[in-house]
Amino acid sequence: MPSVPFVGGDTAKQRDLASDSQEAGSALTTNQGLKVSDDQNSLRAGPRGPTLMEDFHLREKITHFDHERIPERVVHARGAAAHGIFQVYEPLTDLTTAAPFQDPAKETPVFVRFSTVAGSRGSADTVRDVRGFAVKFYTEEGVWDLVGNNMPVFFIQDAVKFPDLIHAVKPEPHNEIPQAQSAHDTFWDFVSLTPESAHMLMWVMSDRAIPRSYATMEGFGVHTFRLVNAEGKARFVKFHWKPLKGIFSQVWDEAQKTAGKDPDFHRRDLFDAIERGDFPQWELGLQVIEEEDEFKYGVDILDPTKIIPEEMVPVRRVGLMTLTANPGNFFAETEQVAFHVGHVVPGIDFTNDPLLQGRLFSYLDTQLRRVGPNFAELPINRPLQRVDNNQRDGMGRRQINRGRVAYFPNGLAHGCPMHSPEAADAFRSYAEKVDGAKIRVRSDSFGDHFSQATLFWNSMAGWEKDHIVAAFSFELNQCTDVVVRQRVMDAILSNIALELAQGVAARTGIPLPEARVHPAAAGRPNADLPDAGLRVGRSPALSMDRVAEDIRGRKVAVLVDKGVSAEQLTIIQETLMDEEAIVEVVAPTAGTVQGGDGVLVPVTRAAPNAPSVVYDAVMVPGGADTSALQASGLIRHFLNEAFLHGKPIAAIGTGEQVLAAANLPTALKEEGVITGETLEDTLTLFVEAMRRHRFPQRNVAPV
Ligand code: HDE
Repeated sequence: MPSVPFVGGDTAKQRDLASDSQEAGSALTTNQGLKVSDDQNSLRAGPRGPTLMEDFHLREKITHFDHERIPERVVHARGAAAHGIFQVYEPLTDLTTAAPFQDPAKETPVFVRFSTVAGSRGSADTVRDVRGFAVKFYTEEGVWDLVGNNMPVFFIQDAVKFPDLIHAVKPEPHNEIPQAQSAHDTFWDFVSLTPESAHMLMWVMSDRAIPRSYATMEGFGVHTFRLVNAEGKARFVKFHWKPLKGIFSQVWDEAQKTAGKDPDFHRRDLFDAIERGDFPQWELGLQVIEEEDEFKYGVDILDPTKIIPEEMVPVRRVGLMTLTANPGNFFAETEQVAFHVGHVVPGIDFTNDPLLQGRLFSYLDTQLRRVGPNFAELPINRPLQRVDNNQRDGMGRRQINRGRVAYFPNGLAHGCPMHSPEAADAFRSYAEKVDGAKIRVRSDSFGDHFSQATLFWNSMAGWEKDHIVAAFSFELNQCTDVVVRQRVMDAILSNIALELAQGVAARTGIPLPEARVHPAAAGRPNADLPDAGLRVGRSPALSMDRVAEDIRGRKVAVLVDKGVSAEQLTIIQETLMDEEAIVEVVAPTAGTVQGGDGVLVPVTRAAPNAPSVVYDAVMVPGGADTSALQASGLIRHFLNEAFLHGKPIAAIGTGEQVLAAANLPTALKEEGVITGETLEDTLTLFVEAMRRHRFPQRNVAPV
């Protein structure tokens, strides 16, 4: 059967995948190529008799099915991915020889997998969690994996603690509850005894942990890496991905409900956006630090629980990544893709960050277990270059290595495959001088666990602080162990900011401690004093209190029922679609509704299948009569929920009566609720409001 070309994109990697891609042919065969005459009835002795062991087709089909699953990732099991390209803006030859950074004309193919961390493969997308942001660059010098997260720091400073952290956050082992959540005793028990997690806790309790979509998340390499140029000069670097759509999130109640109404929310959003040509984009940013400045910034750059604030070392935007095509097969690509922090190319190297060092071991190990010893040969993982070495055999080996020689040194194969000592594009480890006694200690420079947690708190807008207080309170109210609850308050929260501790105390009933209790908090500048300097000052770059440049890809529900003005509806649709928003017509029932002006209006989705949580904004057009809409409980619920989640809501003419029927405070002229304007003005104000994304003062849960 001929294989058909791979569809859905044309990066060099996708062309490479084409040779392994196949669509349905005409004749059904066994795996041995035998045409099958009947795939619906097994071979049996008489119509009602026993099935015969001889039925090789039945056995082949069933046994293959029995073996369809590979182990899910031990963390980051739930994910979605896409193909794309990376292009550098200008040559970075002064900094690095790394292939993607040499030539602005060059498109480096990438495959990017986003993920949650704690949940299983089938868990919901919108849980409170860190998101993985793993990028595989297929460079002409081999594969480079930048395996990052959507948060710039991590919970722990040493890889040896990773199994403990993950055991604590995963479902509790005796009853496998709860799924994909940190809101349980074992997680808070562990982190309250691990004060180095304080900074990361601020990130995961912020709205960064409930992103609106993958396209509105930042990405971070987390560790400090090295860039090395052709002269062998090295500099430290931190990698950032800056989303062109801005950084936006859901609110907690919305995220929880979305998890039930559409568990594939992020996966679907990414897939649909790419299908309609709304390609997600990120700029790659670099924070470059000269070797001589290693100790200049008051934090140890080897400590993965710390950032270097952007206000201290600006993020230089050096290139653009665009995701252009969906995978053709989820298992072959998204599931089998195997990332490894140790996959680097010449010009990029590691540092002694102890978390990074542990990861360098773990990722190769986990791929061997999960995907097998020849994982690197699989289509999605193989580099675009020829691979040649003396590694041989193993389960599922594809390559046929010909000849007698599988060793080095050899004379029989003329020394091939040979080393490349002179080649400029061969990888050489950076010759860092290392001299130390063998000891199990943590550097004192890793000791301040709270200043940057305070920095994060101080950098938040008022509504962001409210959301953080509410998140900590939600999690701690889920905990049943009073000792754990109190320890979080005493050992973590009270050392970050008094205001935070007080807020959580008010919502959880956990008593405030008499004084800061963790020794690591002693001796640092007092976070509550305004003159504490940038170490505990503010970093505006950390806040999500921003306005988007456009509303591309935002989803608007237009609520209609019989009597709606079809003319208004058309203008609304055209205006918003010009802005590249997605407009869906939602009515109490599916099919069509009779417009007030006699026109039949097609309905995109029926209200029972169109929960408010999957939309970013709501519009209610006017018309001859909106009484049917006013009478619908589903529609009233839709509007109230959208209101509570801070979404822009607009009503035109008689549409306002629907808001009134839903008991929404139109009279108060609540920010982000647009009424009493002409159609044209309403649309202008509505687009403006959508650029602000949410009106968070509405969704702060009452104490
Ligand atoms: Fe991972 N991590 N990790 N991690 N990680 C894995 O590898 C590990 C850490 C990250 O989409 C595993 O293939 C250790 C930090 C992403 O396929 C495993 C430590 C960061 C992904 C593993 C960390 C990450 C993983 C599980 C502490 C951000 C998903 C499956 C030393 C910089 C990649 C797999 C994908 C996956 C180990 C901490 C990011 C077990 C030991 C910090 C995005 O190898």
